[in-house]
Amino acid sequence: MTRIVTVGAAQMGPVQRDHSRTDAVTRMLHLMREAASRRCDLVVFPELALTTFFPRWFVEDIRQADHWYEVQMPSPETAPLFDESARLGIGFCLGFAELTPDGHRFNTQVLVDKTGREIARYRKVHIPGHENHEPDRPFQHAERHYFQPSMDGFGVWNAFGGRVGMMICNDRRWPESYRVMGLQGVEMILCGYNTPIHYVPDPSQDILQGFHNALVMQSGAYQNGTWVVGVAKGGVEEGVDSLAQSMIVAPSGQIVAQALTTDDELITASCDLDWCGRYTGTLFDFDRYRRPEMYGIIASQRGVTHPDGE
Ligand code: ING
Repeated sequence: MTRIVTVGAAQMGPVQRDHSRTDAVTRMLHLMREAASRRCDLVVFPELALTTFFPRWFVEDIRQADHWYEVQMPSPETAPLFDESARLGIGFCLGFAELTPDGHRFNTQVLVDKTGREIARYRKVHIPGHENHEPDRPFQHAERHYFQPSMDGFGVWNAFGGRVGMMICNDRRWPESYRVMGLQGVEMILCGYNTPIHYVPDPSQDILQGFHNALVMQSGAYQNGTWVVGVAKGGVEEGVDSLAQSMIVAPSGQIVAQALTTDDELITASCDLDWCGRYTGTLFDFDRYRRPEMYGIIASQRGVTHPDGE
């Protein structure tokens, strides 16, 4: 019996600073209803979907940024998503800034089943950008000031009839993210992102943002025989132009659906999870072909060391 998961990538346009959580949730409810009408099993929302991408500003006293974080999930503002999920029988994945009761700050995604119950929570492993204020930048990307990296790593959960994993934004650029989930048998990876077009450290990359976005998700999907769902919050948000181009990528690496706009837009695909086995059972049969005894430094070493010590 084929295992088909119909997934919706619910791309969002900008969430401006003065947009409330309720404004964002209202837009997401509209996308969720459209996904349900297209018979989606789950709908995936972007990274930090409830607010504007606040790390673009630097606030020295981080307590002044507390209002950007969720201290409970669901909260009164987000409960309508959980209620509608149960009413429509559709699961969802939602990115948000998490402030835990013991004061830890994470860039988090929550996975919710068709009854509106939380299955799992993933916290971003690879935190990009910078820790301190860099006033010369046209805008900050101070995620390393606002979020601490996950200590839980990448999980894979039985959900929607398959094995589902999560990653967030910068995670998608690191092959290790996909491989750690691939080694757990992942069949669909859900990934929200907020990616400014302008990359301050090297503006030559600006024109390549769309290419790099597709490159990493297509290669990660193919090299691990998994579906990948990438969902943008795009468009011009508080003056910063951010990449859209949400997409759904097959285990073959083929893009099966891609957003055409930089605004709220739902793209969907009926994903045959048994397509994964056509790669993981042949070319990428990890247990047959991988040589972990050759890969030791990938896990044991963080930065580059030259063999000749130079
Ligand atoms: N954003 C970025 C990402 O990896 C970044 C980091 C910023 C990349 C600007 C390129 C340009 O897509 C997040 N939120 O990780």
